[in-house]
Amino acid sequence: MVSVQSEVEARLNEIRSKVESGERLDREDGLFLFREDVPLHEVGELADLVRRRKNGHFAYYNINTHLNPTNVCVYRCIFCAFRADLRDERAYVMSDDQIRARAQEAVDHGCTEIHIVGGLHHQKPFEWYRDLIALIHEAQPTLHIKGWTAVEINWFEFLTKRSVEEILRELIDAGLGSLPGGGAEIFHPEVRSRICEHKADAGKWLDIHRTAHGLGLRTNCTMLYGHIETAYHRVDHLLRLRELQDETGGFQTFVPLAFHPENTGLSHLRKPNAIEDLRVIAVSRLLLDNIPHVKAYWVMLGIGTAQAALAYGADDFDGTVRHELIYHDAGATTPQQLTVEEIQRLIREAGCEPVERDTLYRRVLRDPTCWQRWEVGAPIAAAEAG
Ligand code: V47
Repeated sequence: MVSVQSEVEARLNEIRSKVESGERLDREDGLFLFREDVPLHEVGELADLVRRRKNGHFAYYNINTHLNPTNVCVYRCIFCAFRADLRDERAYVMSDDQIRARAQEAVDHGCTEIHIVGGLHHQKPFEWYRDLIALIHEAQPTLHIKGWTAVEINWFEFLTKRSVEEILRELIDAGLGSLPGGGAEIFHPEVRSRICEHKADAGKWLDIHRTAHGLGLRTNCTMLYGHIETAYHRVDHLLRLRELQDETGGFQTFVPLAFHPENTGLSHLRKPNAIEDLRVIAVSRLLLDNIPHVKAYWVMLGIGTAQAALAYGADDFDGTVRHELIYHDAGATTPQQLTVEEIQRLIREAGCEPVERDTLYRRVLRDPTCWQRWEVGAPIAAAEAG
């Protein structure tokens, strides 16, 4: 009689051979790797192999800030603690002066990127969202603006009745540099209809990224896990991302986002633990064979798990992150920001070499006599990392 343990070992050996020879894993492989009885350290070892093949011993970070211009939002996604109704005490809309000051503060602190995401404020026209990009770009042209998720772009479609392509072109003219990966949540309608039923559906989200890639914009992609989804929904999500990446090659980084339940409509759930976090990171690295980077977003993973994630498939620590609200409103206990020295130390302790990158994964070269001054070098090649 064959024991369950030897069945698991045999199946893992098959997957190991595929990974070693660079053969693509399929849906069944993904489902198997998510099983709790498949030893996590072995899944991690395979993910580390792929991570090293792609990024060697480098682990990237950037110096960035967040800007959430308003929390007023027409949607009521059940997982979100950040959103507010117009008349809530918590509701806010930042003024142009506050936004300009935030951009100035970012530059003063050496940031290369500003990451913008907010609520869908029903009293604001598309021009408000566009002009906000122009305002920052004109005031601080060195800052890369990674702004507005596909969900916001879909809202702009609704507001303007214009095509995604036209909207994106106008935002690019205003100074938009790339799109963040938010709003993907879980694509499968069984889950999506229960956690964010009004939001752009999977087809729409993917279509907007497809159009962005066609216009030469690089984008990121995410998956919100650890709530009501199962392994089946996660694998489905990852494979849909992989399929689009085969078509366009426009995704730079996959960012797994661990659900934080506090102050949300799902506050009865517990937060995913470190074991679950590391398995999601490792399986994602293995299935997404065509996406160059996987982020260990320390804000939501916690610093210890983010460090460990660098040995489980992740190669990017995200950034110094100033003014993060979405996770902190949902109970994240991580610090509001890390210093460059802290990030570098955390990366070195994990056995990797820290590399400062800009949003487009070019090496950032800082002026040793004035730290805030910098220029970008060439893209960091896989061969260099090896
Ligand atoms: O789309 C909202 C998630 C996303 C909660 O592109 C929550 O580099 C956990 O996408 N618990 C926005 N997650 C943030 C985001 C992001 C973050 C960092 C880097 C990048 C990138 C993108 O945050 C939302 C949603 O999936 N979110 N509420 C919560 N309670």
